[in-house]
Amino acid sequence: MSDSVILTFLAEAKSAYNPNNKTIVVLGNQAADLDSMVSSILYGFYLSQRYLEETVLPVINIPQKDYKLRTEAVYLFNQIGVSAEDLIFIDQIDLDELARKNNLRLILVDHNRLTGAEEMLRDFIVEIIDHHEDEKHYPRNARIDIRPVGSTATLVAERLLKLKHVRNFKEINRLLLGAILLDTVNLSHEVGKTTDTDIKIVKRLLTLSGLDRQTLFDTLKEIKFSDTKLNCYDLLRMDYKEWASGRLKYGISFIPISAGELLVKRESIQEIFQQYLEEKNLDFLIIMNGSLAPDFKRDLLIYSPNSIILSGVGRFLESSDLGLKNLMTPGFHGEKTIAAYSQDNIKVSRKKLMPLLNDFLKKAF
Ligand SMILES: [Mn+2]
Repeated sequence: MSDSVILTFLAEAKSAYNPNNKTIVVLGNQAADLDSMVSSILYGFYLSQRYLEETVLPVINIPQKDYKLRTEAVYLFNQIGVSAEDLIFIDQIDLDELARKNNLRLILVDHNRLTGAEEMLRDFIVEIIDHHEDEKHYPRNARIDIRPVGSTATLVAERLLKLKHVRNFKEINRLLLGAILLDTVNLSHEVGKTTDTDIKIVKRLLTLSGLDRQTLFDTLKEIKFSDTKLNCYDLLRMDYKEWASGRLKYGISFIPISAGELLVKRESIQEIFQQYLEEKNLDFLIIMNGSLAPDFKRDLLIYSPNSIILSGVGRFLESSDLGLKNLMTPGFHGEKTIAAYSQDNIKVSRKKLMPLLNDFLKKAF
């Protein structure tokens, strides 16, 4: 059994890239979490097994320099012998050129709406595989599979498991399991994401691979949530997505340490938030904190130098079902530009918060 089918696929894709050739790009979302990376690479691999005429290019939607911040992905890919140089990042290819030459067919995995400058490529979308709320922002004839499962990797696994010769590639099963277990917090129902489909797929992958579910999950979780030495600026970049609604543009960063820890330990937090806001050209920034203490716990911060926006968004979120309570943290004296809360309802993830917020902004701003 070869243990490098993925490495071979990536190397072939990389060397085949040429803007003058018809190309299918399988693109993950701009947070580029493990689910996005695994889904784009493995769905790309799946397509490559069907001997299409076009080049299939799995693209990670962050610049290569940001890859090292995704520590759990670095670890998992390392385990199957894949390092940063083997992957294809958004700053290494020219989607606009492919589009201009009419050589682009775009498949979105783990998101269903392009954001920022990528939004211009909307008409090139031919297929979507995703588990986020359907934003209905794609061409009408695109092939769509959007289902509210725990992880996009579950939907990709369904497809891969239909290919008999692929089932025994342990490296593929390991990637799929890693993404699904991390996304569903080891198939937990408390966090509110796991479905029967995820459970069924995980069972099959475990049987095929002989991997130990708890060990794999614990290792990835520990790496993702270990008290990271990253500075605050890097933490904001680690897992970030942005949207525009009403007249406002905002971003949400997920950070794997508690709000208390962030506010007290990190230096000059306001200046760093402000720098990030300006860089991304945002009206406000939300930080969703997830930490293990030892159970999963959430906090939420809102930052905006505009007091009307800060209090408007704050009041809206306080009145929603997030279970927000003002956070009292020693050493943090409620800065004027930051609202800090603990979030009792841990089921509300960024995926669920974003549609609520977009809806509110459309009406209020
Ligand atoms: Mn996902």
